[in-house]
Amino acid sequence: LPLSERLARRIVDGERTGLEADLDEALRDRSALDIVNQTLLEGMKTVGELFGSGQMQLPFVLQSAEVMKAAVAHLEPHMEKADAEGKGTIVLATVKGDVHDIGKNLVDIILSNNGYSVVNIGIKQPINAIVDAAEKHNADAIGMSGLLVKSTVIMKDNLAEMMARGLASRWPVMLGGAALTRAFVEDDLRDMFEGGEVHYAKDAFEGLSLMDKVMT
Ligand code: B1M
Repeated sequence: LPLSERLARRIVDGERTGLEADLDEALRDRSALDIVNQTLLEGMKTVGELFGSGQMQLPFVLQSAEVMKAAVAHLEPHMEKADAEGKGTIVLATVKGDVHDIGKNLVDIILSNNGYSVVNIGIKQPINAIVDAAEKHNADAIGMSGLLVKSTVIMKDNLAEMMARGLASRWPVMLGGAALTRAFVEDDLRDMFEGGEVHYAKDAFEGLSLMDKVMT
């Protein structure tokens, strides 16, 4: 198989042996981010499709996720870093009940490499923990990730909770994850989040440009 297909295949098959060698070879003529975006994410997309259609079982999805994480960890030192620093602090979390963190961690990498200080508090985080971290670290923004349909409901509840506690205007909120749609965030959630600012980012790069806009 050609190198790109072989790498995507490794994600789908959850095959780690030889992964680093293939990545190093790919790095000779492509950037690390390009490899993630064009190749590895394609592999994860296939995994999602196979799992969704019942052709792949959960333990194998987990293996694919492990290989994806290993690949991103191997590529991370090769990613471009901007000189900028001190653009602001953002607390990032995957919401309550949701364990998916590959996308959130990519957002962390992209923001960290581009001048933001990221406090990544992990998965399954209730709103209390998110708000506590934002207070403790004097954050400028909050980012919530979630991939399950039920996480979109949790995000709505979280915004309602922030309103109830008088915290809507304290931090702009950025939301992302596969189950969300732009319309849901920019129409429905924006309508209900009175006094606050809520944004949708379809991927880590939109997350970065959004933060650059929100912070100025
Ligand atoms: Co799960 N899973 N999973 N899973 N899993 C999905 C999400 C699913 C769509 C698969 C499917 O059915 N086709 C489906 C959800 C269906 C639904 O809700 N309607 C699903 C399910 C059902 C489940 C379980 C319930 C399965 C079960 O137990 N029976 C279970 C849930 C457990 C739980 O959360 N409580 C489960 C478990 C798992 C694994 C643990 C095996 C593993 C996760 C491992 C891990 O993350 N550490 C896993 C995986 C890998 C997936 C798929 C296949 C891939 C997700 C992924 O990493 N994609 C996924 C299929 C899919 O998404 N289509 C699926 C790559 C990643 C880079 O993309 O996270 O979308 P993503 O991030 C993108 C953007 O969304 C955006 O930027 C990233 C790209 O730059 N983004 C943000 C994300 N967060 C952002 C935050 C931002 C800004 C942008 O600002 C804050």
